[in-house]
Amino acid sequence: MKEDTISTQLLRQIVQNGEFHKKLSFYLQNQISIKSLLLRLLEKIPSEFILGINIFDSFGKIIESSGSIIGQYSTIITFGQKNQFKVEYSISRKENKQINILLIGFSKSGKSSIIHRLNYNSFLGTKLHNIGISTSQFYFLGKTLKITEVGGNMDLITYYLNKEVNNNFDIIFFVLDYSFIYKESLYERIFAILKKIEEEYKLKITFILTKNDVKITSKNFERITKKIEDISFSQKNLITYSSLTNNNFQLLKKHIKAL
Ligand SMILES: Nc1nc2c(ncn2[C@@H]2O[C@H](COP(=O)(O)OP(=O)(O)OP(=O)(O)O)[C@@H](O)[C@H]2O)c(=O)[nH]1
Ligand SMILES: [Mg+2]
Repeated sequence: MKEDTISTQLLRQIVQNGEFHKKLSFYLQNQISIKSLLLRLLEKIPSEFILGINIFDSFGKIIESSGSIIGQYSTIITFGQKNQFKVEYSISRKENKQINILLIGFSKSGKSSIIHRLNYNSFLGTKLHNIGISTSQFYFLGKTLKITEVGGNMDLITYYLNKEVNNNFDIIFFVLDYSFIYKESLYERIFAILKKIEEEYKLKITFILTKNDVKITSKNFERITKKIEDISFSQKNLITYSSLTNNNFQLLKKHIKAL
């Protein structure tokens, strides 16, 4: 954080000075996308830094976003009598590093919501079903994250893991819906494949048990951890997480930062 002080100060000045508020009012009044204002703002940031900005309306709904955002800082902008906007921004030094992540798991397990959290620091909240393979790329803490999302039923996932995974990936995030009781045999089959991949390609595998905000019996956690133990992966990386409440985001962030 220390090395980014100059840029952070610069950004604070831009966001908090009257000029920015005035411009923002103008943009809002004339219904011009605030994004264009932000893009102009971005030009003032030295090129070795990445600025991320999210603008939320008074209901907390995201209306504009740009760049990588972890919400290190925030400021409230009021406009008119009722309009209140929250601007969250972050600054990080660009690193010449790309991390290739395979985010894989059964349909509706919560994969896209995790990506949305990492990219926009907000809950996706829509039921957008990804068909096949989708990729996204964005900055996260200065690094470029390239995420390949693969979802579907057991057959599709097995096919992808067996045929398409190679050492192009830096890590596999296997996403499991923590609130859903999958069949024992399903875990066994999928974990066996993952174990094989771990050995063959020396790939790191991390399990994300998501939706941990949902009331579940601790039995599910025990079942899953036991299954993971039984398989004896070389590193037992297990993160319980909620995209809805962002519970344990720090763990996820730390994990990605260390890659
Ligand atoms: N309660 C709760 N619901 C969540 C959470 N994450 C995702 N959901 C919900 O679970 C459903 C599926 O979420 P997605 O993120 O679209 O899951 P996905 O794995 O990308 O789904 P597909 O692309 O269709 O395979 C949606 O209705 C989400 O709103 C969470 O942390 N908590
Ligand atoms: Mg999805």
